[in-house]
Amino acid sequence: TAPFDTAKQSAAIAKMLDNIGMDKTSIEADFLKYLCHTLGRQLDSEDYYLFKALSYSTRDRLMTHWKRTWAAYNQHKLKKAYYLSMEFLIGRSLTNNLLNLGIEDATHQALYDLGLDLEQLEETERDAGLGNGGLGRLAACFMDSCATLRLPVMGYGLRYEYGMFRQQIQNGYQVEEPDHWLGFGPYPWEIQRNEYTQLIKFGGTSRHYVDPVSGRLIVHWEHAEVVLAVPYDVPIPGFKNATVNTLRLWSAMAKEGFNLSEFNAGSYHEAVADKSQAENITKVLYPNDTSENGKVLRLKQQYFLVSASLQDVVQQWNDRYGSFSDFAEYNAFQLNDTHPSLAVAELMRLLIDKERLDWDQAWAITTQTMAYTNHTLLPEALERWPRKLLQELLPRPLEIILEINRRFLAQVAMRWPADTQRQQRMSILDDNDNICMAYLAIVGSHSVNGVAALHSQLLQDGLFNDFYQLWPEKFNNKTNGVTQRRWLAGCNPAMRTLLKDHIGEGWITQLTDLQQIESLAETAEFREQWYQVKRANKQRLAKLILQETGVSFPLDSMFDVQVKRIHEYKRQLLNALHVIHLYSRIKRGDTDNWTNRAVLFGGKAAPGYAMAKQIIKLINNIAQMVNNDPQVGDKLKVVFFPNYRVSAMEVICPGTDLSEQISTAGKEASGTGNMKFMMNGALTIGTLDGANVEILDAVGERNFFLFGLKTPEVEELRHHYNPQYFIDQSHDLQAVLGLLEAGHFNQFEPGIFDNIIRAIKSPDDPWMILADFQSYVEAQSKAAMAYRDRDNWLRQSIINTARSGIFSTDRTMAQYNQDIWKLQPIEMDGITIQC
Ligand code: HBZ
Repeated sequence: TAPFDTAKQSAAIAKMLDNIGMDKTSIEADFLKYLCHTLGRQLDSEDYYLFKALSYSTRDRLMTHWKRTWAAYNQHKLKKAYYLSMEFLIGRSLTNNLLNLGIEDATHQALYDLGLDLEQLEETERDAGLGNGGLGRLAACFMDSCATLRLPVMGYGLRYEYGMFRQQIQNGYQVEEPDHWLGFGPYPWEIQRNEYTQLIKFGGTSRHYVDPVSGRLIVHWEHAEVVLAVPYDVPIPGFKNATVNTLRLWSAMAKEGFNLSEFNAGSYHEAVADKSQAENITKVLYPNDTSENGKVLRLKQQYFLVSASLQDVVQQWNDRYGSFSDFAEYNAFQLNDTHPSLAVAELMRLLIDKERLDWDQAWAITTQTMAYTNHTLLPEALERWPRKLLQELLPRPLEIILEINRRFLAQVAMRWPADTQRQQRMSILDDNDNICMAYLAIVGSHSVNGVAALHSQLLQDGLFNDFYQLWPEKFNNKTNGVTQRRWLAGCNPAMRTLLKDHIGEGWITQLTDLQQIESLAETAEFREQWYQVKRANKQRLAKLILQETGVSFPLDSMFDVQVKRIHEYKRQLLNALHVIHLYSRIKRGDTDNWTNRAVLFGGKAAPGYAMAKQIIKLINNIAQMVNNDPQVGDKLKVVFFPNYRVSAMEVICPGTDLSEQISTAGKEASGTGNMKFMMNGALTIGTLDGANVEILDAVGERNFFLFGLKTPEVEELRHHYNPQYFIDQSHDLQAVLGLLEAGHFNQFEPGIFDNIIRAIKSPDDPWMILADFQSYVEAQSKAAMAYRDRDNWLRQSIINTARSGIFSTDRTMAQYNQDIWKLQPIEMDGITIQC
């Protein structure tokens, strides 16, 4: 055989990779090759196969950049950050990948010449629904922005076999269906990488003994069950910058096909059951967007993610450099909420038990590399795990947590001598023998951030005040954002074209460029073009709504939208009460100067959240009544849009006129839907909560419908809240409650809304719906009036888009990098691919 010439081979492969064409002809050729050769299909086969062939040919075009980015990571010793998250709500990838590669037009042409429609294929892609809501989608937007900024950031998550459930509406009720998103064969974007498989331990015991040679104390985690973590890599391309980062998702696999000893002992069933038990770990995403209630499997998922990811990083570091003395200078871990906060204990374990560092060295590395992001102010949503459960499942990490706590409490005692109450309040192990994961995350990190200015302030003043007093320097704010690649350029092609004609496309990577359209708001011609874009987007949305619900949204009515997870604090109920108010006005003929309105609700309720599910039922019953009343006609339409998800939002936000952001002040950490709507030219009706505060700051009160109590007012009123007082003050509210209490919306289903009525009339209602009702109705009526002045509404809409520049995750990521990670952008010049 000929001698193997590495340099020559590498050059040949690099040339092959580099020579991949981005033009129409080569895209067409590759598409056909995959369709006919690889998949064994032809042009008249189902869209699904056409989509798949196109995905493979697109992935090929990412591969060169991907390999080169990987090489750039490894050719120099450069600092990297790892985003640890239980959720990455990616949605669809084809459109985004074509956009970021800059080959949408060539691909469109290639398919067109074959008699195929790109848009139709894009719509066959199933959403990768590997997240619940805001937190998961934020992680996906972060990944996009990091790649675009050329930051060496890698995402680590779980490859759930079942993503977020599919929501069906039956007789007005939510019914959950499993989302087997991998059910039609492998995900075309992922690459399985068995070579990076890790072993994860559960159970067993922790044994300490003295090493006879060194005399050092060593710990063995023994008799544990071992599960394999197999990684699948998903490419994350930056926008036209030859950079492709990696999202690594772990999948659980049994170590052996099945337990051979049990099999030999004659228990076939148990042997196989063991295997599926191991593989259950990444079977399904927990569909809860607030607290989890102590499910063993959830804890296993969390540790599985953390252990696999940290072992991956530590092992590669060890292979490459050996010494850990400068590990902290080159590695940063960002914890997406407390879900991956076991990372604090796991990194300690790996450094002490495996790498043989002493406690102080390991602790210095851990606290210098870990950073924690909080996403909630609701105290009941703070994760706590029973010590007993950790003892059973993770004996060694628990030992480490308790030692961290012991040392930490000594520090607290030093700072506040004899303040035993404070020591009790701050203890990672709480009075009920639970581990408080947020406290573990704070103690183990050098940075703690909230996700909007108000939220970060409230964390310091309230929830984490003790910790803020101890370590003020740890606390900072990083206001959320969204990626404009997906949430403007991708989802709103009509607006992209209009913007391109006037200000070019610099905004795709520099969103503050949108400022430049503000002056155009004063020209009638631009406003007319803006109007046409919005109208076309409303048409597209109306078509989807008709298809999904059978209800027609009249195009000239105001599209009023609230889409987000269903939660009492988000107050879909307040919106529903307003809809009833409008209905009641129509029924009593109070319709002078009426603005037609079409109200869309959408969102999933956690399967175990009874009240949220009742709210969905109420909205559906109201919709039923309103939409079928001829007296109402086009004055008011209401729908509950089933199975709200990323790809639905891509049609919904461009077609929205009025964005509902109406949470009780002090409860929504940030919100990101609010930013997507603003960017696409919707006006906001909202409370002073989360990032609404910053949106209001940007657009001013004249371009925002503000209402409701402010955070301190909510806190103050809590002590003496009397809903009856607000009922007595408002005839409108009396009329609305009159209809509800008379059972007008549940005539054949007696009593089903009693629970809701009782909740909002209770002095214990934490969300204070009735307190904000009148103020909300007034703001709504201002919005309706404003909408009647078309020219002025268009001006306001343009201003909203023009000033949305700061809400790009490009800005958010630049701030994380500047203040927390301190990474250098990847240099791609002169990087060659090793083969
Ligand atoms: O994170 C959301 C916040 O409610 C929202 O205000 C913020 O904009 C967004 C991004 O920072 N939080 C979530 O989405 N939280 C979850 O989805 C969640 C999931 C699993 C849990 C707990 C919370 O166990």
